[in-house]
Amino acid sequence: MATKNQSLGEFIIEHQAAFPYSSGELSRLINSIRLAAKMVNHEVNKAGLVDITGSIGEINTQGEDQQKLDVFANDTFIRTLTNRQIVCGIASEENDDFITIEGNDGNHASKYVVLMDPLDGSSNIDVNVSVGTIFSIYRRVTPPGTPVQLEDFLQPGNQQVAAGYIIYGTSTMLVYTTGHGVNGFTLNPALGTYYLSHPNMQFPEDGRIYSVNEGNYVHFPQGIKDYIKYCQKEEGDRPYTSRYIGSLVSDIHRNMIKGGIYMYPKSSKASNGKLRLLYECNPMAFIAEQAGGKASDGHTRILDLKPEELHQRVPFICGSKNMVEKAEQFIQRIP
Ligand code: AHM
Ligand code: MG
Repeated sequence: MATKNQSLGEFIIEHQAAFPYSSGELSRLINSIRLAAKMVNHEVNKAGLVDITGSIGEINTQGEDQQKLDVFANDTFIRTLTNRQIVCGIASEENDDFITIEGNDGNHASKYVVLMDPLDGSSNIDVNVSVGTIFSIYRRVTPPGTPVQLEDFLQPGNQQVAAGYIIYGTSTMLVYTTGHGVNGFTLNPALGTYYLSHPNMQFPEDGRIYSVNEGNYVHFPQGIKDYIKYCQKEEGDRPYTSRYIGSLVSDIHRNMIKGGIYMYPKSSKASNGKLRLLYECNPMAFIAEQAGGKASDGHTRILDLKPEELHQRVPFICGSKNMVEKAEQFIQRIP
């Protein structure tokens, strides 16, 4: 039974038994992510000091090389997961190819792969806007004990065993699901401990926020243009209000709490939109559905798409169930 103020460590131990075939490996994996996220959080929070300590690519006053934060986040997550030998493979938005982890004994013993976007929205850091880490965990499909293969990573999102995000914002939160609802934990920076602050998060069925980069409006398909006009029209509880941070984790997190829809549609500039199926859309779709929301590409459930390549992009529409369904109606009206 999730109790508010329970620490993430206590929560993980308490819920470990709920996993089928649990050997504690998934719990240890989430624990490693929790640790890496604390290190990244520390670094992200120092970003504003960059002018004092030396800018990226320079040597700072302590004689250390300044690393770009997205590189730092990528290295930190990969190192933490590799050192703990807790996964047999990692795919990252920052790396062209996946990484094989063989373990000290060289036997590729772990059964999980992790896919991640280590620092999403990192262009926002310079202006002090919240950024996030997104992760997605699958059980490998190739035989344990052998090196991971591409097919271990190209699984449809409906095969995820866990997914989550960390938001480095006004407070730092870790939100994740293992397929039994969504829980949010807030970091107490003084203690370095995450506490359960948002048990059993629920996407409101309806909402009044729409989040889309309207700068791309003229490039959007007619169905999306029509839906945006529908949102703006004064009728019933409309017009809706527009909120777009341009940082996926923050936009989805806000909409999950307040009710709303996030859209990154295809456009005449980008035929599949911008967001990556494996690192961004699948984990967010899993979380959204576990919270009672919905995610689609306008026609098909995101979690049912069969990935064809690691860095594949897809149109992404995610949020309150009734809003996503309404947007789909507009999109599907026009062939
Ligand atoms: P990134 O992975 O290169 O950081 O890009 C992903 C980000 C998302 O966080 C955000 O929703 C989107 O790009 C914003 O894109 P745009 O500036 O085109 O609206
Ligand atoms: Mg990204």
